[in-house]
Amino acid sequence: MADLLKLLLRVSEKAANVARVCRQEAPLFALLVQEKTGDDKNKKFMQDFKTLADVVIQEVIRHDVGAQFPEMVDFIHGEESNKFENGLGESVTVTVRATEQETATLLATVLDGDLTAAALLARAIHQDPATVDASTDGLAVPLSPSQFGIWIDPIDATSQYIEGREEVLEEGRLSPSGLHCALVLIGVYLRSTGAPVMGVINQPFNRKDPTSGSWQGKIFWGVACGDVKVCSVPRPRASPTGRGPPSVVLSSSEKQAAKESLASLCGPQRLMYASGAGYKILCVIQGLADAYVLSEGSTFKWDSCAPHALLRALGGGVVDLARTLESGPEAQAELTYHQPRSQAKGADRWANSGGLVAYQDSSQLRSIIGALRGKL
Ligand code: 2IP
Ligand code: CA
Repeated sequence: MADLLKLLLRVSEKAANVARVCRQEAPLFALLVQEKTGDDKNKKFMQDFKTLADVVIQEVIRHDVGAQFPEMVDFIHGEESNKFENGLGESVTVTVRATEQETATLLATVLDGDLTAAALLARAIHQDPATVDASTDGLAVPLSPSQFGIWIDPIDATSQYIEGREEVLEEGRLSPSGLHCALVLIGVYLRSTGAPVMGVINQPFNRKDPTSGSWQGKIFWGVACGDVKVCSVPRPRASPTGRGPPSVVLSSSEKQAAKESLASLCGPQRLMYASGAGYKILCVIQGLADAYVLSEGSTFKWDSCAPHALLRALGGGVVDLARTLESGPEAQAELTYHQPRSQAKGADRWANSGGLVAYQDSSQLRSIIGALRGKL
């Protein structure tokens, strides 16, 4: 398990490099922010370089994990499909090839012959990342990779990634929007039960070096498997006077009824808003909010698997809101990751359809459920 975690940390760093390069290298950045007009609108690949960036990141992760753990290949799932159509109407499957040159040649066919952009992207894909320092040695779990599956969200909060607003993060404070909300999420689940057992969250834009102007990332990880519960983020210390009402982070598009019920529980000061499903769960992991509540089925397995594993490692979790409202907080309604929704189609098969609550402390989950019961 330590080997798998080490690999995921390294590959998440490679993915973060690709995300940074797409914003830092002018020819790639130009494609990323390009607004399509007129004839270009009909060229599928050109409309959406951001989707290509997403696909490339997902394929880098799939390729590197598959190379070291071939038994996992058929169980690596992601948000994106790797099939593209270029300007000539040809269908191209984007994969990482054996050499940088071969990858560049393949990417050029999707980029309608833009050799500069293709070469820059291929270089980032094939470059080894800086060593990632994490004390993962001695993590012994009696399970083998053939028992796991993986969910990848190559870039969560894509809109924040494209918009690119730079925020200086303040220690201990939630910052609602900006580049830091864009996250690479890699979650590992147990094939038999669907429980999330390992998660890596890479935040490619955590801090900008004032002298060089280049961005530095930050990695968060956790393992929650049987008795092994380890997280790179320390557990918050329990307050000696007990806890007051919870602070809750929401999507700005949350339903009015949910906002009102939670405002009466928490007080308006303790209700916060932030972008990105992954970033909101990361806020709970870091103790910047006590819970994240979402009343709609607008997140997917790839959004929640990785951060859910970190929360479990800290003693918390992510529950299905609809099921918990129905059966009470004691019901076993933790989200699972191995089964699609039977009647649904396309991406909806993997939606967290009942909404969710991410929490660290189960007493706060109980008060949130109490406040929302009968209100939604
Ligand atoms: C999105 C992204 C959005 C979020 C949505 C996710 O993923 O995280 O920000 O909406 O739920 O599916 P909101 O910010 O309102 O919570 P992606 O960017 O990968 O599409
Ligand atoms: Ca997402």
